[in-house]
Amino acid sequence: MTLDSPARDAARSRSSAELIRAEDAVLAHNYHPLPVVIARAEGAWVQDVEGRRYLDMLAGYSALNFGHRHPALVAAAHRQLDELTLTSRAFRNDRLAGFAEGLAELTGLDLTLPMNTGAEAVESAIKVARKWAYDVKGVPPDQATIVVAANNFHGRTTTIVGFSSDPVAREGFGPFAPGFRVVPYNDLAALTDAVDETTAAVLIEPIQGEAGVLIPDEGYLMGVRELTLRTGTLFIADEIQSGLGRTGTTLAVDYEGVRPDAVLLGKALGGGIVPVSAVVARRDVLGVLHPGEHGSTFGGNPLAAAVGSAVVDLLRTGEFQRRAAQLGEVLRAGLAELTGKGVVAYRCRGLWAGIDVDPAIGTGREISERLMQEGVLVKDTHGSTIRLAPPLTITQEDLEAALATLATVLT
Ligand code: IF1
Repeated sequence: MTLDSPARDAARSRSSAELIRAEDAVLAHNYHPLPVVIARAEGAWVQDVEGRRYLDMLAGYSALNFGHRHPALVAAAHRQLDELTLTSRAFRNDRLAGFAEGLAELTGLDLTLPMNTGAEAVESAIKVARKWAYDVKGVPPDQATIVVAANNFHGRTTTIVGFSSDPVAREGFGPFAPGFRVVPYNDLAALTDAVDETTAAVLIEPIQGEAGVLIPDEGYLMGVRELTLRTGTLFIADEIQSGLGRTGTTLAVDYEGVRPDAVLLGKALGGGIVPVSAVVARRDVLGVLHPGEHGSTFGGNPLAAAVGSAVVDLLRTGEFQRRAAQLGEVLRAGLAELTGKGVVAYRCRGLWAGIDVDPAIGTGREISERLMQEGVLVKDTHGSTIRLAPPLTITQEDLEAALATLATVLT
């Protein structure tokens, strides 16, 4: 690695402590990061400014499913940087068709609407669902409703936080957009009651991430599919965190063999390199959009499409899905072993776990800080829950080492 710019040299000469102070002085305080300043990374490992190494058991909230700087993804990005980076959708680019063809093959759906961030994919799906309700379902103008689940996490825009049940995410940011109904997650009866002739869509996470990796009962997703088919309502699955191999299958809905009308992808779709998201849906759903009705300056840019295509290529072999499933069993066994020894309860599917720690041992934040000191990076969520989502490329040895560190910290 070459250090050829003076600014870069200056940055490199500042200690972690100095950089933390500097960040806090010049950045909005909308985060409270762990006190680790990462400077380099490869695979499942990151290195801080002082050269200390940590195992990354969060993987950018699943944005790094393929690890840091996966060689095939970095190569695709490098190749594309040398050819073409941005066109806008005013013109066409030679990478977009292949990307969308790949997504159609991966999801079994037809059309792609390329966006950049997860929240944008969710916002786009809300717009598309409403348009579909008016144009196809025949809902009277401005009457469309969308049913969502309590304790959802779909992003940070004003519309999205308006239907959040988390007061911290929501309070102080109103007034909010109307048209959403919130029902308990994993409750088909409540969902059935909420869906009526005004309902454009049911929007849910197939597994709720921020809520603590909450896995619905077997049959819930199938029930959602049956209800939405019966009532002529769209089923939109937010797979932004759960999708792209994380749970041991390409999509989390694959576990129940369910195909939604629209799937929202993000995070790992950008290979940990660039922000890439997409609404992938049936032809008659995305078909409601006409020129001028929706768009994005960066959505579908050639660099994003090239990296996204390389991600699709990685998922084509099934290797990462199999790894997630196999190593998921190692994770499950490790957590079963810790139950009663600091772990109160855990939920996991594939390489994704929510772990409720005995509150007497510490808050999720305190456990995360202790794990950091032992060289393992995780993120807490509400109260005493921590979540693990290592890169799917992690070795069994490293996963077992992380579990051993967790055992040490909990006892
Ligand atoms: C933050 C959580 C993870 C998501 C689902 C859409 C989005 C997300 C299912 C929006 C984003 C994030 C964003 C990040 C924390 C994080 C998160 F803790 F909040 F729940 F991953 F676990 N749908 N999830 O999980 O995607 O616009 O961010 O690209 O701090 O907001 P985005």
